[in-house]
Amino acid sequence: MPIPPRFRRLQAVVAIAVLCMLIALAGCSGGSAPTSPSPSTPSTTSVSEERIVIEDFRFEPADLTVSPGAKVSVVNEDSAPHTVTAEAPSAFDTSTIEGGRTAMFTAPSTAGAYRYLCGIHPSMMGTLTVR
Ligand SMILES: [Cu+2]
Repeated sequence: MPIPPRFRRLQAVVAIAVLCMLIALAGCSGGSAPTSPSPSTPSTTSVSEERIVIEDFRFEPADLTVSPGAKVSVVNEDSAPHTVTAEAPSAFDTSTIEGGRTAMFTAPSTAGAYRYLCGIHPSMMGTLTVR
């Protein structure tokens, strides 16, 4: 006995229905994906990495606020040597940073505004605020 055409049509309808469900499911799971993006990894690391870039005989940023005892790296992008030297004696000093080199200093542990300059080019000035 041959399969009645009505039954074959039913099969096709069922197949289409299953396909639609699969597509709906896929769409559903695709829609739920953005609910789990990755903001769980905040860009702020607990150990703050502070940075001053020296470019064209300027500190960038010249005024920087850091937490007490923060490690501050100083990137000299000039070809000339520079320093980051606190005006307050022995607050901090990178000593000479040759062109293209990076140095690091530790911010004072006492809160305050520390003016600094380049020991080689005293017209280069900035302020490191610790708080
Ligand atoms: Cu300099």
